[in-house]
Amino acid sequence: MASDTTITHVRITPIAFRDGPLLNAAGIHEPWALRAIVEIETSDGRVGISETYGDEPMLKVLEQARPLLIGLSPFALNTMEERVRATIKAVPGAVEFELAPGSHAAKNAPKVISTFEVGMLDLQGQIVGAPVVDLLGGAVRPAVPYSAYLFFKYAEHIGKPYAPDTWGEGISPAQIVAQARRMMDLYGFQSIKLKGGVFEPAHEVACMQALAKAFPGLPLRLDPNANWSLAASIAAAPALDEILEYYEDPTPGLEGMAELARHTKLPLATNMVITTMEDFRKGCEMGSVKVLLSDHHYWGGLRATQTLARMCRLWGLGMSMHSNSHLGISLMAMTHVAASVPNLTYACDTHYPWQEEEVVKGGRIRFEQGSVVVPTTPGLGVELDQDALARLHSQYLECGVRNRDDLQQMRRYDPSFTGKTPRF
Ligand code: GKR
Ligand code: MG
Repeated sequence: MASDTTITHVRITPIAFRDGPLLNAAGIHEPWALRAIVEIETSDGRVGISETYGDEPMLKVLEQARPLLIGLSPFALNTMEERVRATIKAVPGAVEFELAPGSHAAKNAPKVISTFEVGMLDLQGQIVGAPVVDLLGGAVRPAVPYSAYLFFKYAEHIGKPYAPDTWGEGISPAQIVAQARRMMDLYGFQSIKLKGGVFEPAHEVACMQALAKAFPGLPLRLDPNANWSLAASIAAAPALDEILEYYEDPTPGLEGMAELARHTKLPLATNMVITTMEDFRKGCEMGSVKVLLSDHHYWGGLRATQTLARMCRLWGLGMSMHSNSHLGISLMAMTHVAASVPNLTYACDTHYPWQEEEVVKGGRIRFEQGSVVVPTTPGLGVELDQDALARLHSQYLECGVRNRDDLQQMRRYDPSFTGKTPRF
């Protein structure tokens, strides 16, 4: 009987997987990306799984919250949430890594709630024999579209920790077009995002123009991660107005974005200036953005993402999804919730093509014409591969990375790199 089932064990396993030398506003990705894999075991022998951030502060709060689940029914999401909110306190102002809103310690409670909610929904789905999307009200689309997520990059990591990836250097407009072409050929994406905020705006605009020429009519986005001043963002707007579907976080702050909105025809999108409901209210009043990039990992879970989607509908904002480096469990959680959101107006972001390793049975998840098909099997539709988990956990133990630090990594290439923002 579903109601007799209780949670008996929770296992938290930090993992590390290879990541490319991808450039961004903060610096450059380290050779290893971190995640935590959470297994929630029940009295009837089932295991629900979840994937989240793997930095040390996150591991610490997960460990602190772990006992709160013991004895709970997997259906007791509201009790779980109350317990977590009562125990896990925000650390205001503490920011581990500026570009990854999920690593803000101020979001500790929603991050933990999200992690547990996904594992508990996986269990619920297994118990009732339904995919997670059905527990969220059912799929409004059979497959979820993702966009090609391009990065400026070096050909290999400093210190050569392992053989270079197969993507080569990505700096010139021609190299960025080649990266896009390869990503489209491999996965069939129908829209393209470039992570900017790395080079002079004129160079990044030239790359977008080259993409527009190479892929006529394909929706394009540029995300300088708030590394452009308001003046630089306004100056770049006329050229971008002609080619982008949205202009993502070019400049810092709700005020800056609101002012920029008066100088461009483009909808402004964000995963940086709106990361709480308070920001949402202010941003709507100020007219700062037209598109919100949600992320269940730090907004408090799949059901909280649905609430956010309803708020977007109410306030007339478009909706898409933000991503950090992640593996297949997160991809499936994103896919289930995105399938349940009627007003998903743009293809979601995913870093997934940049990851080569996997922790789920069957290996890498497939994209069909740029989309992930929504599973119809019970729960999340993916299971943990215990051998892969053990391998990625040993990599974690050996790699020495414990917190994401793109700035320090960049200083290994360029000791004078300040990380000052906005840089342009
Ligand atoms: O992984 O370099 C990265 C991204 O820049 C990431 O940190 C951002 O949070 O992808 C994200 C974004 O859209 O801002
Ligand atoms: Mg962004």
